[in-house]
Amino acid sequence: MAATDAVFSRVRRRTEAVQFERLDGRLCLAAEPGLPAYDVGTPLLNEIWVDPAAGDDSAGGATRSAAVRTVAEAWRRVPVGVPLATGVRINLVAGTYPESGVPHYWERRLGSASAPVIIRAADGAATARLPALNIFGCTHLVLDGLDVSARGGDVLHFEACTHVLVRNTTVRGLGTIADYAVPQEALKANQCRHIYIENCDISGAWDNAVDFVAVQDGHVVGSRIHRAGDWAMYVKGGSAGILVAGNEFFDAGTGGFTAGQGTGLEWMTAPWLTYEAENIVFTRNVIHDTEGAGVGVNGGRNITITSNVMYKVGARSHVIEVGFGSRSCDGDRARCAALLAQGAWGTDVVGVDVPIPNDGVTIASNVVFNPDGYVSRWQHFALAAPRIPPAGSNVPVPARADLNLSIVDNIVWNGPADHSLGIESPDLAATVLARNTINAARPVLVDPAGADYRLAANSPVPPGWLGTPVAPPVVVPPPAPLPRLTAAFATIAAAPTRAVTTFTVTFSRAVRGVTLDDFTLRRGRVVLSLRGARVQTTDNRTFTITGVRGTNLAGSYTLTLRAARTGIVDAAGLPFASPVQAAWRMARWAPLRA
Ligand SMILES: [Ca+2]
Ligand SMILES: [Ca+2]
Repeated sequence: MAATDAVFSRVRRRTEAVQFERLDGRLCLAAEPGLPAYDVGTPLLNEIWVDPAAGDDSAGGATRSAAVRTVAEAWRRVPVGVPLATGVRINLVAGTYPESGVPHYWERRLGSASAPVIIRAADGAATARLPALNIFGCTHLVLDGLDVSARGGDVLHFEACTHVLVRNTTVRGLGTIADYAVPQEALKANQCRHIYIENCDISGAWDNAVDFVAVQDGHVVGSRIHRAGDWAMYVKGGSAGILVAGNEFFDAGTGGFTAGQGTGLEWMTAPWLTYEAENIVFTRNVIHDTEGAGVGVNGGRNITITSNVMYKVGARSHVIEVGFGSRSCDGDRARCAALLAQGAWGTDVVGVDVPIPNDGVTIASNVVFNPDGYVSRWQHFALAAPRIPPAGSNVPVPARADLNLSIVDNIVWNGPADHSLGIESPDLAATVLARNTINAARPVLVDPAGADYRLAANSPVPPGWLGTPVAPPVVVPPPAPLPRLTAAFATIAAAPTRAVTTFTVTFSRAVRGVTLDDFTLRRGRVVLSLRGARVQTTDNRTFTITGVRGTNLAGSYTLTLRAARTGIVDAAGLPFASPVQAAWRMARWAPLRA
């Protein structure tokens, strides 16, 4: 573990350098794949609890039993627009948080490393279900264990935020991609610094599952990123300094991951005003079942793509692409012109498309394995030929996609022996053929049908291989729908001869919130006091009510367990909804103690 962590810290430190430092492949194969983790530290925190079923927005909020009811109220209690003196942790009790109780915009909570704002699912990952979240201008924010779903817009959106950690969180766009009835992006971050995504499951978008625009510094690790109509993920618009490692990308249209793509100039932030993406390390990921390329670079400088496994990629055309990014002006012509005057690459004319070149792309030691019968349609690679950018765009002439391009030590198994290489330059084609193993050695994966894409022990291994790609990360599955929560009283003799003073009620699964005041005892229509009675349980399923008095007179009795406003919920926060009743008749007076 430590050895690989060292590799990663070295990788991260060296992202400024042109070349990626390699390690002995066998050393790494023996090491446990370690991924970096953002360190939240142990800050002092004020606690706010939220319980969507039993909470009350006028409550103190400091404990589970004094929870507020809505996230909006909890968020309102975090000071706005001023640096926090003490951190805040908002604890979300298991349950579904309706849109009506969630802030429309989460704005300007200014945490720091020693005083962050943490929003966590208190009862475990995926137990707190939230609608779409739009977060603007926040600093040092942590989302931990949430389950965020939405049908439109972006599911989880960060704008102008710095130091955001999203961990153990499910972000799910609902709906069908084929007819665009699904969010545009599942997770989008724009104009942000220091964004960290760890061990998340992010899916469901007609464009991208993850879209970073003008995001500098951060990592995306150990996550499942899938179900997208376009690239499953890209980082673009002057994004820089990002490690993407140990993820699984799958079920995407245009492709798996690309560094750079196309951006309106006005969305970019100084000084990252030229390339689409800079200093990106993409390593030890698995990319499978993408119609288009497994990976790409489109307008990147110093991009390292190494030690990834691609499986069943590129049926549409090719498996790896190195092309141009594109730069437009989306309408804010004044800002585009001002940035051009600073030396930005692009245009201030709407409708003009400026090609963004590459410089220093390294694609090394990857494995591409398309099993028999699966082949990229046209060629292995797609490599763009030089282009002449429009005058005044500030882009070097000619714009080249292959400046300082290195494609080495990859093992590609894809279609027939004479499948087109897809590289027009004869010199580069000769180099790529000489320095890579293309349709000459067949990779062996452990069990791709069973979702284990690691290289098997008997597989050829690329030189410089940085350890087996991580197996698909363990992700908390979405909560399964549960059957209705019910309860029943233990049978009481219809006509007992002794006063009934003890009752037993059993729920269909464990619950909390069962209190004496949830029960109503009646003789005829008269409500009797339950004072002195006690409710006890050892397993939170079966509850015994003892010490009930006043049941020794002749008459018809009922003991009712109400449902509404009892605060009785199961572990997932589902409320108890159907009242139950025990009924009996005392034919004559009986002594209380027989
Ligand atoms: Ca997008
Ligand atoms: Ca109760």
